[in-house]
Formats: sequence, structure tokens, C-alpha cells
Amino acid sequence: MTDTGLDGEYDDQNIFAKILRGELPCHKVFEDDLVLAFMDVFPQAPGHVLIVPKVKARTILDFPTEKLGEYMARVQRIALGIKEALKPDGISMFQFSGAAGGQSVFHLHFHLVPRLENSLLKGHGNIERADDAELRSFAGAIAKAIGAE
Ligand code: DGP
Repeated sequence: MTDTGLDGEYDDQNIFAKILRGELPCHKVFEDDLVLAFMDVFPQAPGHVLIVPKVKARTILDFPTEKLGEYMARVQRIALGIKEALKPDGISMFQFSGAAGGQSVFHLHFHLVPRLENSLLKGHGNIERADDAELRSFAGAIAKAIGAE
């Protein structure tokens, strides 16, 4: 059983590990040697992207410190792509560590959620799966904006 605290062992069977290995599909936005970014299938708002490092880290606490700068540069690049492609009024960035911190998939990831003025965010842990055609369209538009298609 997955340990959901801050000190558990990395579990190779987590969903994002399977996506990173290509065993499960995703709507890819960007990939390089350090990260894979793809659409969240349970978006808190339309255009919600997850940026997942390829390093096997469970939370922000066990990610290699020397790689944080490069990782954040990717997060920023994707945020700029979201801004250009989707023209939101704002962007919310989240990272949840440990089940008590709100984490449900135990491979480190940052969330980027485009926000419109006065629009409400769906709750974290929303279980309304987005339409694949819509996710594909967002992924293509953001990838194009960051020059990654
Ligand atoms: P967190 O609770 O911070 O660990 O976020 C996990 C996110 O992953 C959550 O927003 C829903 C999303 N998610 C769960 N399963 C899948 C999946 O199979 N594919 C994709 N693309 N996203 C998923």
C-alpha cells in the first residue's frame, strides 16, 4: 500500500510513473530530459496543466535541490505558454505534498491553473473528467505557444 505521508518510499506503480514510462496515455504539452507536462484530466479549471519531473521524487522535499532551478524554469515556460495560448486573467500554481497536504498522486508535480476574472475554481480532488477532445485542443494550443509541438 502506498505510504501517503512525507517520508514514504517512492512507488514505481503510481499513475504519473506509468505515464512517464508511456504505459498510460496523456495529453502532452511539453517534454524534455527533465520534465513531462500534460493536461490534468480532472481539471480545476479549463487548461489545467501538470508539470512532472522525470526524477523519481515523491514530494518537493525529496526532489534534488540542485535541479530545482531548472525544474522551475520549465514551470515558468509552460506558464508563459498558457498565458499566450489561453489568454487567462491570472494563473494559480499549486504543489501539494503528503496526503494531509492535499496530494493524491505520489510523484512530485506542480499544477498550473489558468484563471478568469470572477471564475470559481473547482475543488482540488474534483472527479469530473474533462472531455478528451477539449484536453487535446488545450494541449495543442499550449504546446504551439511554447514552440513544443
Ligand atoms: P495531487 O492531488 O496534487 O497529487 O494532484 C494529482 C492530480 O492528478 C489531480 O489534479 C488529478 C490528476 N490526475 C489523476 N489521475 C490522472 C491521470 O490518470 N491522468 C492525468 N492527466 N491526470 C490525473
